[in-house]
This record gives sequence, C-alpha cells and structure tokens, in this order.
Amino acid sequence: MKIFTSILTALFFTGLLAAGSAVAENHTVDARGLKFMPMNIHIQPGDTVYWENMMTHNVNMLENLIPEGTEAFTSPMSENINHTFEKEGIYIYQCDPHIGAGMGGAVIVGDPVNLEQIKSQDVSGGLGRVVDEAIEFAEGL
Ligand SMILES: [Cu+2]
Repeated sequence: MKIFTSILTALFFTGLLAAGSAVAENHTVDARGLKFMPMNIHIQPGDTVYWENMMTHNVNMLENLIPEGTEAFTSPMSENINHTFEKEGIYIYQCDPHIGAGMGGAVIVGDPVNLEQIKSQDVSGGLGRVVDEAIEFAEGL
C-alpha cells in the first residue's frame, strides 16, 4: 500500500509539472527611445507579449515576415497593446514611423519554423538590420 501511495504521489506531481509548463506566460517589450527592448524575444505558443511605453510608436507585423497562414497584425499608433501568439515561428515587426532608424523587433514562438522563408526575403535599410538581428537570434536558439 505504501508503494502504491508513493506512485500516486509521484504521478500527481508529474501531472502538476506538466500542467505548470503549459501555463501561458506574459512577456513585456518596452519601447525606449527608438528601440524595442528586448529587440528579440523567445516565447512559447499561447504566450502573450505586451508592448508598453508606446507613446509615438506602433507594431506592424509584416506579411512576408511572419509564419505562413498567420494573419498580419498592425496596432494603432501610440497605444500599448497585448498580442497572444498561437502559431510557432518568427514574427518580425516594425514601428512604422521609425523603421528607417531600425526600430523593429522579432517575436520567436517555439521553433523558428519559417527561418528559411525569412532568410530568402530581400530586405534592406532599417528593416534589413532588424531581419538580420532576428535571424542571428533564431539561429542561436
Ligand atoms: Cu517608433
């Protein structure tokens, strides 16, 4: 009976751990000057990212720089926003008024499944720098 109880206890805690890892997390990205901090962030499917301090900024996820089948998303100017990510992959975004200065970032959800697709895009200037940083970050995961 004692062994049986131990097994039940072990199963119970294993279940708790499994449930714990499935709980969605919240992450914060802070707009500081003309930079998003952190610029690249790695999260899990179901997690939410909150962009704060967005007075003169926005988040515009670019159609060819997000996972296939995902809807492009643009936030209104000057609003702090939440976005929940369900699908794995790399999501690159820019701040529309400041992308020339390189103001953008990436959210990498689970595995960077669309890395090759993103590498194949011909981007330059401020957005090119954002994409290069995202690729380097994704390759380091
Ligand atoms: Cu901006």
